[in-house]
Amino acid sequence: TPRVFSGIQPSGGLTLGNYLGAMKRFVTMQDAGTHETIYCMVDLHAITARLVPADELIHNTRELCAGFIAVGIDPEKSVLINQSQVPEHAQLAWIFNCVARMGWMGRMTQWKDKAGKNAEAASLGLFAYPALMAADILVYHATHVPVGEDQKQHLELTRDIAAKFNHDYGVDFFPITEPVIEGAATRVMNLQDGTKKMSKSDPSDKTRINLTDSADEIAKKIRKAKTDPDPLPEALEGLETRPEARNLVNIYAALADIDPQAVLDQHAGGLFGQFKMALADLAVDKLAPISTEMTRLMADPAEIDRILGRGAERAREITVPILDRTYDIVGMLRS
Ligand code: AQP
Repeated sequence: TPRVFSGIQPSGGLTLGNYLGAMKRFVTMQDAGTHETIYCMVDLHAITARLVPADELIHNTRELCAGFIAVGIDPEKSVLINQSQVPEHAQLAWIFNCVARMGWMGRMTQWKDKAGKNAEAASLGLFAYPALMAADILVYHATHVPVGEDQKQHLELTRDIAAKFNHDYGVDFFPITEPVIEGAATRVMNLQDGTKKMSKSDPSDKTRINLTDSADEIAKKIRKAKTDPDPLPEALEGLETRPEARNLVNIYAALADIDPQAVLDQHAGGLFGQFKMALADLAVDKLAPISTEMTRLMADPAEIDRILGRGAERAREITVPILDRTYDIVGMLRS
């Protein structure tokens, strides 16, 4: 069976972008039953941008786990883990640090965006981020990785690392992983600026919908989202130069599980004032139960920890033999 792996950083708060671009599809792949699914809270990645107090990282990790379960990840059907509890991720990452080239890493747009002009002050971990991500995936020999559009370049790098390792050691060991970037919401945009992606680190909370927002907050943010005075067109081409309008149509489509064109079929000719009301109702309908369920799960942190402990045991049944074999290929003496 094909094996799916994907991860999310416990860096505080989940957005509608994380949900539609990633988590909602994790559930679809789990429930299809055609793939073995492994989903991960990547706490080692979460400290690359900045170090946070220990209790904050632990809280964020538990809250992310609650988020996974609340959206429909079933820890019996999927392997649900926290990255640092499966040490083979970091062990394989070291090998990949020695496979990946400085030039490859320096070309990553996420590195350039996040390090900004002050790359000298960025952490070495931020630079090496994609090598750890490649290890997360390849330590399971995962074949498919569902992600949002922003992760496409990192997945190409994962393929390059696998290919170089296989080539340099003359083996056919690591699979060449396929990104799975599909659906209407592979890139959910900022509600105030349709040219930027919706992001949990944007200083303005009005630019995003958080999975923990109340029904009122969700409705208000959608009502206040930037649009234009024109009505909804009949065909998608009519949205090409209207990024904010296009974004709301895409969000509607992804939440309702229909094509963007079907959204236009229902709403063409209407003004955005009206459309936003329909979108707000739909969003509250879909997201409010997630937030309620997260709050319920967070009341029992010991149960969350138990789930992650069990997940780590199951994960290591896969990762320990793959790391062993990697060490054999590389020539790490063990006695
Ligand atoms: N706006 C988005 N649209 C579609 N997919 C998105 N993802 C994130 N933002 C969008 C997808 O969510 C998954 C988890 O990503 P992550 O944990 O690496 O989070 P991130 O990309 O760091 O999230 P943010 O909100 O963008 O955080 P900051 O602001 O810190 O950069 C990935 O599959 C990602 O594609």
